[in-house]
Amino acid sequence: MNFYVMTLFPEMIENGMHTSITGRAITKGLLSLTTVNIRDYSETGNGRIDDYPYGGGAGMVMQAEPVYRAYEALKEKIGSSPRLVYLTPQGKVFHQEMAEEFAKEEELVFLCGHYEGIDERVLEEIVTDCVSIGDYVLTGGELPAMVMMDAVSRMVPGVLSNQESGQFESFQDGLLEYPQYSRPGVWRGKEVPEILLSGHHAKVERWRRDQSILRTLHSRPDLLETAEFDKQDRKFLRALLSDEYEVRITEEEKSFLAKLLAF
Ligand code: 6GU
Repeated sequence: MNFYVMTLFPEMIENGMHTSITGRAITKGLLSLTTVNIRDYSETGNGRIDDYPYGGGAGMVMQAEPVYRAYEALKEKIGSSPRLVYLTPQGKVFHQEMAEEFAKEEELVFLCGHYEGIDERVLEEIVTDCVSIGDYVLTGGELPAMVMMDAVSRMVPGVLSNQESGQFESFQDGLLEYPQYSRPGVWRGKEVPEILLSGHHAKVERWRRDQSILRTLHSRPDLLETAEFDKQDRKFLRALLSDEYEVRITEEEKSFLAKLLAF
């Protein structure tokens, strides 16, 4: 996978991506990273790449020509017209399936905006995908580009070790991951759940599944509407609704569950 990032802050991308698992993957040659400083393509040659917005309003707009020139130079270098992702809060919200789709590409170009955005005309010419990472506003597209590259990288064969591949399973079966524990068995008076020390594999698996369901109910009830439940899962869900069960859930969670189980 070859990543290209068009940005005003290449050092931010370089520093972030050369760290940890993505850094190791770049060293191994499984990923490559090329940053392009849009400022190097300033029209006037003085490094200026922004101007006032037509129609007035606060802030500055990144001009079309420097972005277009940077893109043309990159296209020449790559020798094809790859997918170009523009990071913007106005884009579609990034999710795991998108990461899997992007991971199929050989090359991916990211365009990071700053200020109040980029002149719409160049976006119409070069952008293939507009992507946001969530409903909050950031100062620029660099962190979102790194978020996307991180999520895409871990889908690339060889980037994760066998041990790492088993981790971060959340979303992969539609539920959140169960809690993990390691030594010591008692930490500041807090014990590891007894079942995990029992050596009873089937019971451990059942407990983990129940914990996944419970966590999803607490943090992301929306995910429960599309998750698939077997007979054992439904038994646990019904037990949660009845007051005899040791785990307490809120009234709100109860009414959500009652509706879910009605289907
Ligand atoms: Cl992609 N860019 C900016 N500036 N803010 C964001 C975002 C992107 N996604 C969420 N917030």
